[in-house]
Amino acid sequence: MTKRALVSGATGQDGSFLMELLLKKGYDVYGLVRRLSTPNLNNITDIADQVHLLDGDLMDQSSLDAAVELAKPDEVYNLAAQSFVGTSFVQPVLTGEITGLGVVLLLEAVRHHAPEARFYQASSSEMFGKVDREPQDETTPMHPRSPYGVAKVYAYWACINYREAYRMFISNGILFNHEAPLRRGMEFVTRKVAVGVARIAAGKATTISLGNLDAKRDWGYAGDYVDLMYRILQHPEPDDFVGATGEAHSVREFVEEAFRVAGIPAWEKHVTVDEKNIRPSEVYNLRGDASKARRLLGWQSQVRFKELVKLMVEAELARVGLGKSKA
Ligand code: NAP
Ligand code: F7E
Repeated sequence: MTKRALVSGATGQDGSFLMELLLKKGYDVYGLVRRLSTPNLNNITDIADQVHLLDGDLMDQSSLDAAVELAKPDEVYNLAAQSFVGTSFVQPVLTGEITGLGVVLLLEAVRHHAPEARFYQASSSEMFGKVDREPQDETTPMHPRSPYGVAKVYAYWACINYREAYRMFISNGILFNHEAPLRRGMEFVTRKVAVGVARIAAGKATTISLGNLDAKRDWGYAGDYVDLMYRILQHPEPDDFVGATGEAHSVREFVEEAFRVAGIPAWEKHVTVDEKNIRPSEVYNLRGDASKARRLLGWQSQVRFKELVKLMVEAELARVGLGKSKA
């Protein structure tokens, strides 16, 4: 029988890749989309007519109940969130409501209307925050450093509590940063750098304004990570898994490589460091150990750092009319 999946955060970077993957696997796909004054379907224009888009908001219980009742899902992927760490310092309550409490609203909808469904929660390496060991894995203690990280810790434990209390099939994917050409939100550092470099190459700008260049992240490719989400829900038992490349690079390294790809010399002349981009509390260094996912799910991140930078920069160069992109 055709399997049915409900994906929240359908318009986001990961939601778009995941729905493409589920369609390829023959699923009947339902995407939850919140009402905006101007629809934001750019990431899913190619598949919009192949999926069922349902109105719903993580802040509105009745819309979630209705969506779950209608979709009758075998699998629910909760990817919706206020996902930008920077904004979480400016809108901490909203972030707590959507990224934290909103998950419980969706869990309640599933508990009442599709209790047998398998549930994936988009947990984050930001939960580790101020780390006391390297690399980080499923056993690493959590010390979140932002309202976003705090909200994700709440959601993570809510999921584990529902798993234990109601014996529901609920799994957390604790994913490290993953990016993609054109679909990554504009405010995230990788996209900001790729766009900025292309604008400089096209003569439309001279500088990029950044923050902490020393922060290190374990950056992978979003297409690889939605495959991990899928594998997590196919595992016989509900469980929690880290997804990561195992390599860390600094923001400075990302910038250097991006300018190199675009063929622009002396990147330092084009980058300013501005206070407004520095966070009140920072996560300085993240590097993940995904050996559990490799061992139990056969998953491994494929796209390496330099390839990711190249993909993202070349896509933006193509957008400003320079060069060719395969994105
Ligand atoms: P994203 O591009 O920011 O997408 C977030 C999605 O959530 C968007 O579709 C957004 O809708 C939706 N959303 C926001 N508020 C909502 C609400 N109140 N009700 C319903 N939908 C709402 O994020 P992403 O990079 O794809 O990440 C997917 C998930 O993984 C998020 O939960 C994120 O926190 C988590 N995560 C991401 C990473 C990463 O590196 N990408 C790593 C670990 C965990 P609009 O389009 O209408 O704004
Ligand atoms: O920052 C530094 C910044 O905003 C990365 C989300 O997907 O991954 C993402 O969260 C680093 C930080 O991503 C700028 O201070 C320097 O150290 O791209 P980011 P993030 O905060 O790591 C996790 C896993 C998630 O779960 C989140 O949803 O880059 N940085 N200068 C800057 N960051 C930004 N955004 N802008 C700058 O100008």
